[in-house]
Amino acid sequence: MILLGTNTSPYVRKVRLVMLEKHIAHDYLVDPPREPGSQVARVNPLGRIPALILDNETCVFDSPVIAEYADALNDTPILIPRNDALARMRVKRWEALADGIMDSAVVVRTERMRDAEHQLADNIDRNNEAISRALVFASDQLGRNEWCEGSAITLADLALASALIYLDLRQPERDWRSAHPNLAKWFSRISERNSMHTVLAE
Ligand SMILES: N[C@@H](CCC(=O)N[C@@H](CS)C(=O)NCC(=O)O)C(=O)O
Repeated sequence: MILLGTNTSPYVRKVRLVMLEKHIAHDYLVDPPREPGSQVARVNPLGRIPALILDNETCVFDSPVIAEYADALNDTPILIPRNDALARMRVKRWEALADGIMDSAVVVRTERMRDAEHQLADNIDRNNEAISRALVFASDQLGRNEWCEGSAITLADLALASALIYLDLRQPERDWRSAHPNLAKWFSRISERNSMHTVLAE
């Protein structure tokens, strides 16, 4: 299978982490959707990445669907709890929280790319405030735990890590490590994993 993406997309990075953690063989093809010759719109009607093309040419999108599909391919490890409805909900909620941070950070970035006179300050503020609230929620939920959910790595950790990497990339002025030392500690521990080394080097 082939994963289409770019190295700056946080949604792609989340999916990459899932595939790497589960050792799912795939080709990763950098294919910015807006560049001439991109095959993204041909395979994903939404024209977005990540898009995962299966060997039978089925295209899987968007990132939560890819993550769920990939997780169902093997049990090593199980990243989305299978039988415990509450634990499963919490992992998916972590993913929604992390994706929401990414969504808001993308909005802020898009606004900031406009000429100063065309930037919507309200839109920037509203989305930055949402990110701040989401980080408080994440910090409270994590507490002193080693993992976001349960006693092992899950999709929750990979999604949150992707969101934080994206904040470091696009909002380096946001000092989330000082504001939330427990997130900082958790992040530096998870950053030691091979999967994280791989995506951080991309
Ligand atoms: N909810 C989608 C969001 C995907 C998304 O918006 N990806 C961006 C890149 S970060 C994209 O492909 N945008 C289209 C473009 O750049 O033209 C997901 O989780 O996969």
